[in-house]
Amino acid sequence: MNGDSTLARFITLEGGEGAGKSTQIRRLHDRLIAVGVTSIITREPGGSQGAERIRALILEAGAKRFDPLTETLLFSAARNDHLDYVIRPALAQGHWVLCDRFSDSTRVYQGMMGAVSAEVLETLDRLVVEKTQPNLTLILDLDVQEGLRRAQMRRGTALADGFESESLAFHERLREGFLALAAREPNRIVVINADGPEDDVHERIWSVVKARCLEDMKV
Ligand code: Z5A
Repeated sequence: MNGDSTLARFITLEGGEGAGKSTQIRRLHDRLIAVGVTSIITREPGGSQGAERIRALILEAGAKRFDPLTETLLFSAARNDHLDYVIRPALAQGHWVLCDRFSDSTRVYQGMMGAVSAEVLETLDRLVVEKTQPNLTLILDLDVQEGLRRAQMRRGTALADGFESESLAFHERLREGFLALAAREPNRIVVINADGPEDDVHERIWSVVKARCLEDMKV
């Protein structure tokens, strides 16, 4: 199946902190391999050499966040590099791309939460993402306190970055923001209940990917 760029799919995972995106992306990757689909796992911010350098700048532990417009420009610059050097080449070779966060995070964190205008976001999206829009976006939806608890457990004693240090109210509004995006674009975005054991969440994701992306491929 791989090698045919028309069959390659671009899937993004989104959601709040500690919702299980990185865990579930690995599970999905393994499941796809088991049915003969080669995929790559990547992430934002980051994913390419240049974008990882920008990531280090944005997510410096203990540092205060940049203002929303500066963040938007930094995330967009990182995305441009990531698309050019990793995402588009992989799709052109027929590989599926599984990306941990993408432009919906900019819409929610910098747009809805940071008040960067829709006009600025749309202009940058046209310039940077162009036609390389995700075929499917899965929003992992989880109770905010549970997500923060998981993230805290994983971080241990390491210093939090500026996003992790935001208030509970911020994370609640973030969750609402992702759900509002999903309601606006039901053809592309599916909300996944991220509560419960990893295996259960994986099966929910797999049933959506199968129905939306694999049905025509007779897997
Ligand atoms: N950001 C932005 O503002 N604008 C943008 O355009 C983009 C990003 C692209 C990147 O943070 C930050 O950048 C992000 C938004 C902003 N800020 N925040 N917050 P990041 O990449 O460092 O982190 P993250 O994207 O928020 O993900 P995360 O916190 O690393 O969580 P996760 O990937 O969703 O979860 P996980 O690592 O898979 O799981 C967390 C822990 O829970 C881990 O120990 C797991 O073993 C455990 N886990 C996973 N699933 C379960 C279940 N089902 N039960 C119990 N425990 C579980």
